[in-house]
Amino acid sequence: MDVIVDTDIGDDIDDALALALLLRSPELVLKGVVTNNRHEEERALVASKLLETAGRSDVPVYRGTPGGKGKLSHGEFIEDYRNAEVGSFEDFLLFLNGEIADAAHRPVYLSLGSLTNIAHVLDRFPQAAQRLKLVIMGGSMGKDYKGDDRPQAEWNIYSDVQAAGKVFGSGADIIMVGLDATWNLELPREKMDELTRFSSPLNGALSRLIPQWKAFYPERRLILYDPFTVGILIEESMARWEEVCLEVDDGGLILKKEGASNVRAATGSDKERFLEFFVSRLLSDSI
Ligand SMILES: [Ca+2]
Repeated sequence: MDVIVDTDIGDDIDDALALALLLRSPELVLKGVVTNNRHEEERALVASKLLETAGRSDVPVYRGTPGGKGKLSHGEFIEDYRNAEVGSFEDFLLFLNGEIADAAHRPVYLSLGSLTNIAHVLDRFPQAAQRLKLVIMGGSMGKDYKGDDRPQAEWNIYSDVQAAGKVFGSGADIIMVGLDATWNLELPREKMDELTRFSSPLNGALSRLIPQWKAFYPERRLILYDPFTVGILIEESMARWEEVCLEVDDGGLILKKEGASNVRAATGSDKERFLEFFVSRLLSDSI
């Protein structure tokens, strides 16, 4: 399965873990990476350095188009890497146009951050709505970040509400993995330590990134929002699913409405099974 990743790597740590899981998953072929949610250049450098560390400099990395509200917690990781080059957003559009040229080939567009880039893509190439399999980590149909039944604007939607509204209204079939399925996917501390102690170039990079993230966000728990979204590409049955018709309101809330379904939404997850899956792959010594 070919996958294009759109990520805000360099803010919360789960994007780096999602990229690591993807690289350790032979079922998935990483075709390219683009960044979103402010600090697009720095995020692209973080992704590029992580890929280089894993021996995957062959994967093109592009700077996303400006937008969003995110922060950068991994600046230290790229202090010695500022002169590296990444592709421009125009380069990304050219790359993507190539990826969707063949109607029989439908790569996954895996969105792990704000929807700014994909909204631009859909403007520029309306056919992308049918030629990409759009898988979005974001949104909530009812759960908040603590798992309470309370509507809450999820961060990736809230970061660029206008773009999210455009994407959900585009006519594309969307797979949505939001808070309903991910709010409780906390990586236990001992598992985190196991991952960072494991000797491999990729885990070595994670062992630098995780403390930088913890220093930046001391109160934050490590929730595997983005890695779970990678996981369901491989084992969809790790989530429960519902076909729904959804739209985004002006405040970033996801609303159910009457009408033909436009979203296949994850409504829950098998936490134990996913954690076992995730940890075993992150402790495999392929790279
Ligand atoms: Ca993310």
